[in-house]
Amino acid sequence: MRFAPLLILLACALPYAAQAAEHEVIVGADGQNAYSPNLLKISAGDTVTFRQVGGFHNVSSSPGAVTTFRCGPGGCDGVGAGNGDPGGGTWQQSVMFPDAGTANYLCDVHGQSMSGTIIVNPVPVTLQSFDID
Ligand SMILES: [Cu+2]
Repeated sequence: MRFAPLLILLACALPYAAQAAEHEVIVGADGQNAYSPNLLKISAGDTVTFRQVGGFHNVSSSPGAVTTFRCGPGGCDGVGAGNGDPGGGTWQQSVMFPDAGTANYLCDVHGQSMSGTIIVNPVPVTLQSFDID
């Protein structure tokens, strides 16, 4: 028996190996009790660095946030011996967001008047095809 070369088209769903991106939120720019940007859209797996340049602040996720964090000059709650209490001076802390969803956050000193939102989009999935013979 002869067999013609077998051509198989195989479609596999492979997670797109996107490079995780780094983002920055400035805390207390220009003497304002504000985060800039106060609305940030990222992808799952990305990291956000909160960088305080002035004032006396922290970043504290609100109930229901997809990723929980509370960070300040002394680090982040639950990360080593970190303490997310507000403070002055310049500092920066990084938070990675592994899951898609929304994280609202605010400053424990200034409350809702100093708040921000991070929208974490799912990582896109691409379909790839392979020819096998
Ligand atoms: Cu504040």
